[in-house]
Amino acid sequence: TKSTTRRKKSASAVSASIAQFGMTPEQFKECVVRHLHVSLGTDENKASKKAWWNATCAAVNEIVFERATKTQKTHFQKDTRAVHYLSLEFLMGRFLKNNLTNIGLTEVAAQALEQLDLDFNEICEEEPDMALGNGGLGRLAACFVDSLATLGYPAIGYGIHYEHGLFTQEIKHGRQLERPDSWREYGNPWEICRPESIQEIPLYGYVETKYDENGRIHKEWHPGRIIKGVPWDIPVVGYGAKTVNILRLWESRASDFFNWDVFNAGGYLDAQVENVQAETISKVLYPNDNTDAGKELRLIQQYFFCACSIKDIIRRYKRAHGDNWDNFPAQVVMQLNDTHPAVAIPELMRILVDRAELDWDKAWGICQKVFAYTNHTLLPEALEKWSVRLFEKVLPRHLEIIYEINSRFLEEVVEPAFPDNDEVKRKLSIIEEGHEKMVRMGNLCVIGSFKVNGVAEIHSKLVKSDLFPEFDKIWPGKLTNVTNGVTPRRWLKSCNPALSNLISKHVDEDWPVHLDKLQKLNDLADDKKFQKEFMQIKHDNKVELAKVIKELTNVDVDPTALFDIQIKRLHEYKRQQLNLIHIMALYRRLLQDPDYDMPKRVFIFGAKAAPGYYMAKEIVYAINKVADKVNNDSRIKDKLKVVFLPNYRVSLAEKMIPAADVSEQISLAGKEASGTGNMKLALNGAVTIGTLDGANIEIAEEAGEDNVVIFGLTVDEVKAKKAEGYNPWDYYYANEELKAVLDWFDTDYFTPGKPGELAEIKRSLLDYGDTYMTLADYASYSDAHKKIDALYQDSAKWARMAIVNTATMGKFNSDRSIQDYVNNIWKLDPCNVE
Ligand code: B1N
Repeated sequence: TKSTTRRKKSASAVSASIAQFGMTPEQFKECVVRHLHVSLGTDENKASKKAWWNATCAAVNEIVFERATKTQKTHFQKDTRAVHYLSLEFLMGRFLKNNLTNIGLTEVAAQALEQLDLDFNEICEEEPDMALGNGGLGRLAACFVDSLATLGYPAIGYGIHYEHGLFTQEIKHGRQLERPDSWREYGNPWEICRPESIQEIPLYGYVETKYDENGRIHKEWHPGRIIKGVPWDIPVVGYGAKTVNILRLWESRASDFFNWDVFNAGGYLDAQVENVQAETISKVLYPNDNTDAGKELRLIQQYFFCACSIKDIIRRYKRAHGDNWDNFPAQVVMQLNDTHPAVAIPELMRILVDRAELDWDKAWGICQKVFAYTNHTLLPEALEKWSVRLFEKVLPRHLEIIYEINSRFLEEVVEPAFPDNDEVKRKLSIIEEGHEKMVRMGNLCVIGSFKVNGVAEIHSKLVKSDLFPEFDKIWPGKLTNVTNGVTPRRWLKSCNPALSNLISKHVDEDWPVHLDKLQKLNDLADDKKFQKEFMQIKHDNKVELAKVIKELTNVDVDPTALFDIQIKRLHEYKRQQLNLIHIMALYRRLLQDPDYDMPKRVFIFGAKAAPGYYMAKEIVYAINKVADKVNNDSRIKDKLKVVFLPNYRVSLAEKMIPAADVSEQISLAGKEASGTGNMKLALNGAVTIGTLDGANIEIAEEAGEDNVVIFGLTVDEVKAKKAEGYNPWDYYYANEELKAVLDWFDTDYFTPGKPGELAEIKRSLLDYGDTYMTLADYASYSDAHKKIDALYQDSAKWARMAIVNTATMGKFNSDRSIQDYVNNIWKLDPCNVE
């Protein structure tokens, strides 16, 4: 009976998609085979899996490109207002399954490939991740473009077409090794080059001051170099595939005419060197998450893609409105994804003042209606500052414009609000005075934008109270909140098909676009049959993940054990070290008392460390060494396993998240702006163990206090403790277990023959002051895990919690985030595409 219901289910899914795109599995199969012949130049007998994947993508693209063209044409004809999402990162992951989900042909394609004796999932595995981002910030941009297309809003994402995305991670003898990521080495079926829309971008050089016949000052920038920007378009398919928007990514090239003929009359070789430099700009994504490297090439990347995008936006605007700038703010809004694209503000000013010859006040009036800025972090090391010296070298005219913006702001805005107050002026100035003068990009963004938002309630509150309090006084209402969200198409429907099918049996089928409808599942939270089905799916997903774990690490894990997952970038503020210390404590308890009462547990990590982040890499090493020891210690009888899955990325997240029982969200309160992995895990029925930080607070509000396990200091308590003088040694001496575990780091227990190899971690937690108060939260964290253990041992109670988590995550749909942006910031109308 199980297989008949499966067939019935898929039959109805198939008929639903025929209604939409008129395709049967047979037709889809013919289309794939045709592409195998005419697009791939091979046939059924010779084709590799990669060729089959390519042919399947080509079949999908027959629909996708047609809808994309129709969408672009409609937006042009209706002259729609659009949002332009400027981001240095778009962490898109794989497209095939996602695009099939969104055009409603997953089941059709799976059956078509089955008829060809191919396994759908295996073919999907052929696709490399498009990893043009580091972590949450880049993945948020990807979820947002998905929601914008799904809701039918005219939107375009602008970014960089990096040749190498985020490095791939290998673990060798426990340590992280970085290898370049060559995601498009063999071509990428999802992108189209648009040479007809190439832009030329100036850099370096000097500024000449001229006066016209009326004595009016005029500035002319004589660039030292011109770079070409080549756009690559990637269709972004909305759910239902009515709207297909574009993600436009710029690749840098040497500008042929300029560098070859004019500047390099001297030599062929010099010209080649310049070509290499030009092409370096889009070579590689900076691998830092939540830190600012401050490198010249990064500033050039930022300017390069902002300047290309603004020229592109203006070209499109002029096609409809000619040289009349009056409607520009009505047609264009640009969202700055953090301060990384902040240089777009002086760039638009430059074009309006120097090129279009608008007077300053009119130009500034336009700018202030066009830009909005999202802040994603309060961490001081992540707040971007550029040295004035570097800025002047790379963008001399922009530095002048920034000075002008600044002096007018200080005189016209700050002086009236805070008369004769030099301290406030010093704080709000875009220029930081000091040993080395710096340009503060955050201040520039707040001054140049009409709205500024944080990404979760508590974070936005702290942006107002701690980061920009004076700005909040000057412009009440400018600083606001938009809580992050995630797309339920990728993060539930497509990554967890079994749970999605169960949900669809109890909730209207349109839940992927009306996620609040999951609330209905609350009524089933105590239903024995539903609990059994729900937990059976969780178990099956754990069986699948166990296979992945075996393949990647050769560790055997028991799918009946509690799967506890922490997946996110490795950073001290995210406190993977707290998780590790607690695991060591559990191990010690099991060694001291073989009957120690706890359910079988598997702790699973996925995390990349920035290549230059020493302590993060030490923590990766420590996790792997502890894992080696624990996993091979027969004394603890497999009650505890530790797994570090290498090369954490979007496609691996899609396999881990559906299999999680517990979600670790354990940052020090006040440090994680929002988090978005927390939402994905809870949506898939994981119970959060977390601090009162970022979106955890809102997750707890939605799920209810009984369905999450909260521990640790609050933001206010953190502040109080810091003020009274936090001393980690107090906690070390007061807690026998904590002391014993920390002392373990000095021995060779986990690094046989190499005592002290892990000692730097202990030092960071004691001698260097424990910046993120790991020790202060340890006891509370340990208690929280005891609570988890007890809850898990009551399987009915646990099932209830898991179900309620899925049922109550409707708020964290990125469609809701986008609707908040639309209502409060962008003021867009949806556009119906026939
Ligand atoms: O942005 C995410 C949030 O959910 C996370 O809490 C937050 O940590 C993350 C410099 C960043 N903030 N800042 C960055 C990334 C790269 C870089 O070069 C900073 N990432 C975040 C989405 O709002």
